[in-house]
Amino acid sequence: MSTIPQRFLSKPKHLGVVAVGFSGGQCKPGVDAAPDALIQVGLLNQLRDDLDYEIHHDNNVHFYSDLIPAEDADPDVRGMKKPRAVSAVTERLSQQVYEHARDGKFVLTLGGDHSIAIGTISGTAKAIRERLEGREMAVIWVDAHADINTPETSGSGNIHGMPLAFLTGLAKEEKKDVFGWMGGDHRISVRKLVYIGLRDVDRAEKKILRENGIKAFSMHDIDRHGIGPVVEMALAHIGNDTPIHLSFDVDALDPQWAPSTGTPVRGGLTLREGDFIAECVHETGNLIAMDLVEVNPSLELIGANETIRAGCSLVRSALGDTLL
Ligand SMILES: [Mn+2]
Repeated sequence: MSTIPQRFLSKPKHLGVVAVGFSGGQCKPGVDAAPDALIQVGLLNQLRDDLDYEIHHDNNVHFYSDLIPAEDADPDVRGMKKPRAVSAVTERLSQQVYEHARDGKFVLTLGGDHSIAIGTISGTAKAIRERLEGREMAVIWVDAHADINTPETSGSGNIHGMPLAFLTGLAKEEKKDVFGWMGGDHRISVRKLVYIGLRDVDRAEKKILRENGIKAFSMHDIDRHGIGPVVEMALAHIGNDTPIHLSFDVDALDPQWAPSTGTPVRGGLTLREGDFIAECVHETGNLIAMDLVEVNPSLELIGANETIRAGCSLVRSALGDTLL
C-alpha cells in the first residue's frame, strides 16, 4: 500500500479503470488486444491484492463498435484517417474518464493507441476544473514521439500522432463530428505539458515545440543529466501544486524491453528508467490519472509477453509500488 498522501484525490484508494480496445488512430491491428492481455496477466488483481486498491471496472473491454462508422462513411478530413471514428470514441471515453475523475478516484486507462489520450486527458482536465475551482492540470507525456502534429503537418494522417495538437488547441476542427465536441474545458495549456523520452520528433513538430516554448526532455537530456535530474526538472516545471495526468506510451521504452509496439524506436528508456519516472510522479502525491498505451501483443510474438510485463510494471510503479 502506498504511504504517500494524495493531494488531489478525494478517494485515493479507489481506482477507476477504463479498458479501451481501440486501434483506429493508426493502421496496425492488434493494439486493441492490449487491455485484455494486461488484465489476463493479472494487472488489476495485482493492484487490488498487492497495492490495496478498490477497483471500479465494468469488467468490459470497450471496442465502441456501435460508435464506429463504416469505412466509406468516414472519409479523410484534412488528411486525417478515420476522423469520425476517433472523434466518436474519444468523446465517449472522455465522458467515462470524466465520471471517475469527477468522483475523486484515480483513473487508469489501458489502451489502445495513443489517439485515446484525446479522450482521457480531456476527461480529467474537465473534472479537475470542476472539482478544483477552475484549476489547470499538467500532463507528463512519456513517449519516443511528440504526438503533436496538426492535421496539416502530419505525414501519415494517423491521429495517434496528433492528440496533443487537439488537446492544447493548436489544432481545431469545426466539423461537429470531428472533435467538434471538444471545448475549452477539455483542453490543457502548452505551459503545463512536459515530455520525457523523445527521440523521433518530426521536423514540423520540433518547430511546434520551439515556437510554443513546450518543455521537453529528450533521450539526449537523459544521457547528459541522468534520469534522476531530468525527472526533477520536469516536476519543477510543473510545480508542486498542480494535478498531474501521466500519459505513458510503452514505445518510450527501448525495444529491448518493449518490442511489441506499433512504432518502436531504438535508443530508448530502460525499464528501470521508465519505472523510475512513474515512481517519482507517484511520490509527488499529485498524480490523478495514468494512460498506458501502444502495447501491441500481436506485433512481435516473442516480445509480446515481455512488453505486457513491462506495461504492468509501469502501471504498478505509478500506483505506488516500491522496490523496498
Ligand atoms: Mn505516443
